[in-house]
Amino acid sequence: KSQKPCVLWFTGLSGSGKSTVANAVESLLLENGNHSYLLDGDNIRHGLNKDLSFSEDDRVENIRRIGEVTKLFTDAGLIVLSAFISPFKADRQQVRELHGVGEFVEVFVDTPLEVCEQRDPKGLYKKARAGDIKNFTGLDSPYEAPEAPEIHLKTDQQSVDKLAQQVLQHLRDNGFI
Ligand code: GGZ
Repeated sequence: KSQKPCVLWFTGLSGSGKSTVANAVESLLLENGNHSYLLDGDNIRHGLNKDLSFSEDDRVENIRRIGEVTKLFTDAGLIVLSAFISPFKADRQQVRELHGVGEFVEVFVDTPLEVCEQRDPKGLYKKARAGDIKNFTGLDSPYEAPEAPEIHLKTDQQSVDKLAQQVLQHLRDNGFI
Protein backbone atom coordinates (compact mmCIF):
# COMPACT_ATOMS: atom_id res chain seq x y z
CA LYS A 1 0.00 0.00 0.00
CA SER A 2 1.41 3.36 -0.95
CA GLN A 3 1.94 6.09 1.61
CA LYS A 4 3.89 9.33 1.84
CA PRO A 5 6.24 9.29 4.85
CA CYS A 6 5.89 11.89 7.59
CA VAL A 7 6.47 12.39 11.27
CA LEU A 8 3.49 13.01 13.52
CA TRP A 9 5.21 15.02 16.24
CA PHE A 10 3.03 14.94 19.35
CA THR A 11 3.89 17.62 21.90
CA GLY A 12 2.20 18.41 25.20
CA LEU A 13 2.51 18.26 28.96
CA SER A 14 3.09 15.13 31.01
CA GLY A 15 -0.30 13.44 31.34
CA SER A 16 -1.75 15.35 28.38
CA GLY A 17 -2.46 12.12 26.51
CA LYS A 18 0.31 12.12 23.88
CA SER A 19 1.09 8.42 24.16
CA THR A 20 -2.56 7.42 24.48
CA VAL A 21 -3.60 9.26 21.32
CA ALA A 22 -0.44 8.22 19.44
CA ASN A 23 -1.16 4.57 20.28
CA ALA A 24 -4.74 4.95 19.03
CA VAL A 25 -3.49 6.54 15.80
CA GLU A 26 -0.96 3.73 15.36
CA SER A 27 -3.79 1.16 15.62
CA LEU A 28 -5.85 2.97 12.99
CA LEU A 29 -2.84 3.18 10.66
CA LEU A 30 -2.21 -0.53 11.09
CA GLU A 31 -5.87 -1.29 10.33
CA ASN A 32 -5.59 0.90 7.26
CA GLY A 33 -2.59 -1.10 6.04
CA ASN A 34 0.03 1.59 6.64
CA HIS A 35 3.57 1.05 7.86
CA SER A 36 4.30 3.11 10.95
CA TYR A 37 6.53 3.21 14.02
CA LEU A 38 5.92 4.84 17.39
CA LEU A 39 8.72 6.43 19.40
CA ASP A 40 8.02 7.25 23.04
CA GLY A 41 9.67 7.32 26.43
CA ASP A 42 9.48 3.55 26.74
CA ASN A 43 11.66 2.80 23.73
CA ILE A 44 13.85 5.92 23.72
CA ARG A 45 14.39 7.25 27.24
CA HIS A 46 15.05 3.70 28.49
CA GLY A 47 17.43 2.93 25.63
CA LEU A 48 19.17 5.33 23.25
CA ASN A 49 18.68 8.28 25.63
CA LYS A 50 19.05 6.61 29.01
CA ASP A 51 22.06 8.81 29.71
CA LEU A 52 19.87 11.94 29.65
CA SER A 53 18.15 13.68 32.56
CA PHE A 54 15.40 16.31 32.58
CA SER A 55 17.74 19.31 32.81
CA GLU A 56 17.25 21.89 30.07
CA ASP A 57 20.42 20.82 28.21
CA ASP A 58 19.48 17.16 28.34
CA ARG A 59 15.94 17.81 27.10
CA VAL A 60 17.43 19.70 24.15
CA GLU A 61 19.74 16.74 23.41
CA ASN A 62 16.85 14.27 23.91
CA ILE A 63 14.79 16.01 21.22
CA ARG A 64 17.78 16.45 18.89
CA ARG A 65 18.51 12.71 18.90
CA ILE A 66 14.84 11.81 18.55
CA GLY A 67 14.62 14.19 15.60
CA GLU A 68 17.53 12.41 13.92
CA VAL A 69 15.87 9.04 14.53
CA THR A 70 12.55 10.22 13.08
CA LYS A 71 14.48 11.37 9.99
CA LEU A 72 16.00 7.90 9.57
CA PHE A 73 12.54 6.31 9.79
CA THR A 74 10.92 8.73 7.32
CA ASP A 75 13.87 8.13 4.96
CA ALA A 76 12.93 4.45 5.24
CA GLY A 77 9.40 5.35 4.11
CA LEU A 78 7.53 5.06 7.40
CA ILE A 79 4.90 7.18 9.06
CA VAL A 80 6.59 7.95 12.37
CA LEU A 81 4.75 8.85 15.55
CA SER A 82 6.81 10.64 18.17
CA ALA A 83 5.38 11.28 21.64
CA PHE A 84 7.61 13.43 23.85
CA ILE A 85 6.88 16.59 25.81
CA SER A 86 9.39 18.46 23.59
CA PRO A 87 8.79 21.65 25.59
CA PHE A 88 10.98 24.04 23.59
CA LYS A 89 9.77 25.72 20.41
CA ALA A 90 13.29 26.11 19.00
CA ASP A 91 13.99 22.37 19.30
CA ARG A 92 10.76 21.43 17.54
CA GLN A 93 11.60 23.97 14.83
CA GLN A 94 15.01 22.32 14.32
CA VAL A 95 13.40 18.93 13.85
CA ARG A 96 10.93 20.49 11.42
CA GLU A 97 13.84 21.89 9.40
CA LEU A 98 15.64 18.55 9.41
CA HIS A 99 12.68 17.03 7.58
CA GLY A 100 11.63 17.74 4.01
CA VAL A 101 8.99 20.39 3.38
CA GLY A 102 5.59 19.19 4.61
CA GLU A 103 7.00 16.05 6.22
CA PHE A 104 6.87 17.37 9.80
CA VAL A 105 3.34 17.36 11.18
CA GLU A 106 3.12 19.01 14.58
CA VAL A 107 0.33 17.64 16.76
CA PHE A 108 -0.42 19.79 19.79
CA VAL A 109 -1.96 17.65 22.51
CA ASP A 110 -3.59 20.59 24.24
CA THR A 111 -4.66 19.64 27.74
CA PRO A 112 -4.79 22.29 30.48
CA LEU A 113 -2.22 21.84 33.23
CA GLU A 114 -5.06 21.55 35.79
CA VAL A 115 -6.49 18.59 33.89
CA CYS A 116 -3.08 16.87 33.56
CA GLU A 117 -2.48 17.38 37.26
CA GLN A 118 -5.95 16.06 38.06
CA ARG A 119 -5.30 12.93 35.97
CA ASP A 120 -1.76 12.47 37.33
CA PRO A 121 -1.62 8.84 36.08
CA LYS A 122 1.85 8.20 37.51
CA GLY A 123 1.62 10.42 40.58
CA LEU A 124 4.43 12.59 39.21
CA TYR A 125 2.67 15.94 39.71
CA LYS A 126 2.08 15.01 43.33
CA LYS A 127 5.76 14.18 43.75
CA ALA A 128 6.80 17.37 41.96
CA ARG A 129 4.50 19.47 44.17
CA ALA A 130 6.04 17.81 47.20
CA GLY A 131 9.51 18.76 45.93
CA ASP A 132 10.58 15.16 45.27
CA ILE A 133 10.98 15.82 41.51
CA LYS A 134 12.70 19.03 40.36
CA ASN A 135 12.35 20.76 36.95
CA PHE A 136 8.92 19.32 36.29
CA THR A 137 7.35 20.60 33.07
CA GLY A 138 4.49 23.03 33.70
CA LEU A 139 5.48 23.53 37.33
CA ASP A 140 9.13 24.61 37.63
CA SER A 141 10.22 23.98 34.03
CA PRO A 142 8.63 25.77 31.06
CA TYR A 143 6.38 24.41 28.31
CA GLU A 144 6.26 26.49 25.13
CA ALA A 145 3.01 25.68 23.35
CA PRO A 146 3.00 25.55 19.53
CA GLU A 147 1.55 28.65 17.87
CA ALA A 148 0.53 27.10 14.57
CA PRO A 149 0.43 23.30 14.90
CA GLU A 150 -0.80 21.35 11.89
CA ILE A 151 -3.16 19.46 14.20
CA HIS A 152 -4.65 20.80 17.43
CA LEU A 153 -6.16 18.21 19.78
CA LYS A 154 -8.26 19.17 22.80
CA THR A 155 -8.25 16.06 24.92
CA ASP A 156 -10.61 17.36 27.59
CA GLN A 157 -13.38 17.87 25.02
CA GLN A 158 -13.22 14.72 22.88
CA SER A 159 -12.71 10.99 23.19
CA VAL A 160 -9.39 9.35 22.34
CA ASP A 161 -11.11 7.59 19.45
CA LYS A 162 -12.42 10.87 17.97
CA LEU A 163 -9.00 12.51 18.36
CA ALA A 164 -7.28 9.63 16.59
CA GLN A 165 -9.84 9.90 13.77
CA GLN A 166 -9.05 13.63 13.54
CA VAL A 167 -5.37 12.80 12.99
CA LEU A 168 -6.19 10.16 10.35
CA GLN A 169 -8.42 12.65 8.54
CA HIS A 170 -5.55 15.15 8.41
CA LEU A 171 -3.28 12.47 6.91
CA ARG A 172 -5.93 11.67 4.28
CA ASP A 173 -6.64 15.33 3.48
CA ASN A 174 -2.93 15.94 2.93
CA GLY A 175 -2.27 12.87 0.82
CA PHE A 176 -0.05 11.00 3.30
CA ILE A 177 -2.34 7.96 3.32
C1 GGZ B 1 8.59 16.24 32.95
C2 GGZ B 1 9.18 14.09 33.62
C3 GGZ B 1 10.09 14.62 34.50
C4 GGZ B 1 10.24 16.04 34.59
C5 GGZ B 1 10.19 12.46 34.67
N1 GGZ B 1 9.47 16.81 33.78
O1 GGZ B 1 4.01 11.45 32.00
P1 GGZ B 1 5.22 10.69 31.70
O2 GGZ B 1 6.29 10.83 32.84
O3 GGZ B 1 5.15 9.30 31.26
O4 GGZ B 1 5.99 11.56 30.65
C6 GGZ B 1 7.01 12.36 31.23
C7 GGZ B 1 8.31 11.92 30.66
C8 GGZ B 1 8.89 13.09 29.87
O5 GGZ B 1 9.93 12.67 29.05
P2 GGZ B 1 10.15 13.34 27.62
O6 GGZ B 1 11.33 12.66 27.02
O7 GGZ B 1 8.90 13.32 26.87
O8 GGZ B 1 10.49 14.86 28.04
S1 GGZ B 1 11.24 15.97 27.20
O9 GGZ B 1 10.64 16.01 25.84
O10 GGZ B 1 10.99 17.24 27.93
O11 GGZ B 1 12.68 15.67 27.15
C9 GGZ B 1 7.06 12.00 32.72
C10 GGZ B 1 8.51 11.71 33.00
O12 GGZ B 1 9.16 11.57 31.72
N2 GGZ B 1 9.23 12.73 33.73
N3 GGZ B 1 10.73 13.59 35.16
N4 GGZ B 1 11.10 16.62 35.42
N5 GGZ B 1 8.40 14.89 32.84
